[in-house]
Amino acid sequence: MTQVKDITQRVKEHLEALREFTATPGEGVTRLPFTNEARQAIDYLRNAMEEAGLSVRLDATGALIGRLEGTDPDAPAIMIGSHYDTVRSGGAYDGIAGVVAAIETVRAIRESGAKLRHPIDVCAFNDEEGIMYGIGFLSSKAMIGARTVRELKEYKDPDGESLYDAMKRFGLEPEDIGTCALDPEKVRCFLEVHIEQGPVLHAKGIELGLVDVIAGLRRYRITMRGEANHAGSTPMDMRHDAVEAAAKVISLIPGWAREVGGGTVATVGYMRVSPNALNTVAGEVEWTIDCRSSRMENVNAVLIKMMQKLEEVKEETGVEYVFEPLVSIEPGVMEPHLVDLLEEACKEKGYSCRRMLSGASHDAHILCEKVPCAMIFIPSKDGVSHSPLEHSEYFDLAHAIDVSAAMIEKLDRE
Ligand code: HGY
Ligand code: MN
Ligand code: MN
Repeated sequence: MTQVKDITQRVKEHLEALREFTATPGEGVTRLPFTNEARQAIDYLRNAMEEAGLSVRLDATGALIGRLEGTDPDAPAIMIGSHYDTVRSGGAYDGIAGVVAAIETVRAIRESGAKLRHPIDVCAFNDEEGIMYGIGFLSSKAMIGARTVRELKEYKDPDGESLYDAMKRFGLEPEDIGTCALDPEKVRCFLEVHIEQGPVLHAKGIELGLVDVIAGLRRYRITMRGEANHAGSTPMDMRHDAVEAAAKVISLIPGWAREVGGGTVATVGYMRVSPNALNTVAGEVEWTIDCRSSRMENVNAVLIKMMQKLEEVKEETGVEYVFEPLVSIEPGVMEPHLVDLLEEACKEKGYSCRRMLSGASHDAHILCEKVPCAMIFIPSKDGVSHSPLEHSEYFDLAHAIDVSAAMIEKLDRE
């Protein structure tokens, strides 16, 4: 088996190269879907996959898939990977560390001389984050047959370009989205290595996390429409100020999440005010809510309070509202047998590990609807993510690769 120190050096080289593919140099990594930075990452990853002995293809969503054939042509594929897109000014590890881990896991298996029965598919998924078009999980949703051409045409970025047109512009064929769908019979499992993006492993000094459940989530876009007017000459009792109305709702959301408890979280991370002028009463505010919990009844409790408050504020201020569901995913349960195999491999190799909830969502959250999934977390320094301060250690990633290879070989012998 390739030495962990050699794997550490390789992942360092990959991640230090990949972090340069950013639209915001010096302010974190911004690698949005269908951009030049995405193209640079695809080219780099294609080369790295081919060097690792994989035959590589790009699917209709812009996912890169590298295959290592097995000895049994009828055996279902073992998939391993994560996403190569990022949030704006995000970190250099979210998603891409799992893609690099997948490539180096297959390389380590090949270098061990093992001849696996199962083929392995290394996957670099596109538009997992959903920053541009609001829906996210593009490649993984298409793989479970849950992304339609109509949706690709319907969802647009803030400048009005549809996901469909962006795919065309990038040289993809969105009409072929149906060809991405997996046959679950031909997939043994999907394994995703990812940074924890939370504080637990780093705070407790534990080397690896084994995810058992991924928190369920619901995301809505709310548009509140009042009346744009002059900031100076419009009396306070004659206004329909969309910002005032939105603030009355948004300011209560964190309290509702704390009140519901059970680890429930709720975030308003996106707001767009129009006409967004310092001397004009806002006519319209568009904002999003992202609410998550390991129990969907907690998410629903927060959203019901939000709907009630929107109605109340409409009566009070005359500001109308429209809300549009963007994403709704039930809690994702990882395959217990796969988690057991990972735990066995950690123990055999002497890595400390613990089973845990994932507060963040991942491509495994989508794929687990159709195929057995498992996730390995590596520690995130101070739990920070979706930030230029995001940091994980290369040797931790090498440990996750060591365990992934061992788990895959165990699975292959079953
Ligand atoms: O939102 C998430 O949990 C992930 O980073 N897309
Ligand atoms: Mn993310
Ligand atoms: Mn991620």
